[in-house]
Amino acid sequence: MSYVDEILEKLIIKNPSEMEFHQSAKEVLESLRVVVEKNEEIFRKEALLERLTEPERIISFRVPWVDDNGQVHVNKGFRVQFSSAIGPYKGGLRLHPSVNQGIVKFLGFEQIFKNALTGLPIGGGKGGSDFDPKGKSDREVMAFCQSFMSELHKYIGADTDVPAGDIGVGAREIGYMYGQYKRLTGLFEGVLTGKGLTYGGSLTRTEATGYGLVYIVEEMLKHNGGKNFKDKKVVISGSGNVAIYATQKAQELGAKVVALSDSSGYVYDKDGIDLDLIKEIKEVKRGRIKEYADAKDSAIFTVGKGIWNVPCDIALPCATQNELDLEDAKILKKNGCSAIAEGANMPCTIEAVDYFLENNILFMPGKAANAGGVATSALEMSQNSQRLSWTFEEVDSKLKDIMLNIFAKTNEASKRYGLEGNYVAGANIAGFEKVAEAMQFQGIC
Ligand code: NDP
Ligand code: 2IT
Repeated sequence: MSYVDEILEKLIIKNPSEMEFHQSAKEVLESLRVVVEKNEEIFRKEALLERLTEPERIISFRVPWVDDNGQVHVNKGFRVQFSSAIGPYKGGLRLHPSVNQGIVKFLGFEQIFKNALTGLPIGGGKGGSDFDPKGKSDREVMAFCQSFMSELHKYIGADTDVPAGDIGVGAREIGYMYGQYKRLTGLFEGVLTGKGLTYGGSLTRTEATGYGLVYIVEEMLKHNGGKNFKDKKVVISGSGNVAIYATQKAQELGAKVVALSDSSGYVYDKDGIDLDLIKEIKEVKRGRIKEYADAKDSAIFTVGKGIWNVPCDIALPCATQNELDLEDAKILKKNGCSAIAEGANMPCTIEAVDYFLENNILFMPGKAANAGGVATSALEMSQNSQRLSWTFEEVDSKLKDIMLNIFAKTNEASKRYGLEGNYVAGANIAGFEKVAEAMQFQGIC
């Protein structure tokens, strides 16, 4: 049996019921076959793939907190410190009722390669909790965040592990967690990224993931026939941090974004999304996507999934994992969609990705496409270490360079293995090469 098949088989047996982790490991290892085959003997001897797929450390803990009625609740807290081969663990915290160990492991595993692609010195980690921030008061969210950090602070630090936001974690949650970290440790240091601008946050971090996504797609379009966003019809799923700033940048580049969604359904606006209105509903009022259609005559709201039925030229899934399956992929193609890029982590199922690749639809995987967020987090870390704050333009221009560089590395690696245009293989190979080399130099650890 090949080394890759052996590892995948063992991984499923050793990590039962971690479906999302199996899926992400399969996606990565399948595309590394070509690299592994060339180095099989040495990789086997060094157990390189066993070490790569086993987290350095998993911290799992109890998070008790008190609601506004005095009722005590208990949530599960996690931090997976997956790989420190190229830098301190780095990756977001997700607060969503679906969070479990398998989901945090899949996200941490993806993060290893994504972070390597940025070219910056950051290892892979991820954390979170099954706490649901929806419908909670600010005080309840603070109580949860303080309790979560009361345990987590023992394991993180500016040079060891630097968490950030993800689903359900934005500036409010990072602020509460930072305050508690500082109180417990007495350290004012860059231990979290995505901080507010008054206490060490970086300009452009809020916009970074969405902007970075659009920058890399623009580069991919340019490279494939000299195309761009101008006058393209774009559908973006989700309406959180990534979706909103992807909408903003795509509109700036002349695209018409016609649909956005949340977990209740989607809105279609034939006139194009009104950015101020969606920001007001989602960022200020923490409302539901339906309120957009209630407020705007040109928009209609449809309950449920189904956003991929809206015809478009470019589709940007920016909500959550496995939100776009094979059926959706076929509908997108039938409606003439020619480019897809993952703003979310693993939003497309393996079958959908294979379908895009087989049908010559341009496809940029999340590891490359959404790396602008974590890259800008690393720029926030640099500013914190230097005790400096760079301007919006400075950070935005560095972000753009990083995204163009990720495209170049991804494209180069795909070509080197005779897989030109397969950016899934390119991103996985380029990320893996850096991490594997660092692991080999550092001996068995
Ligand atoms: P937010 O919490 O800001 O927004 C998440 C959006 O996705 C919301 O509109 C939410 O709807 C929707 N959503 C979440 N879960 C589901 C679900 N199970 N079904 C349908 N819709 C869902 O998160 P972000 O925008 O930060 O993150 C979105 C994606 O991007 C995630 O996959 C995240 O891992 C990834 N990502 C984020 C980065 C960042 O910097 N923030 C960086 C790189 C990747 P609702 O409100 O109804 O739940
Ligand atoms: O998935 C991701 O890359 C993030 N949620 C951002 C991580 C970070 O450390 O900024």
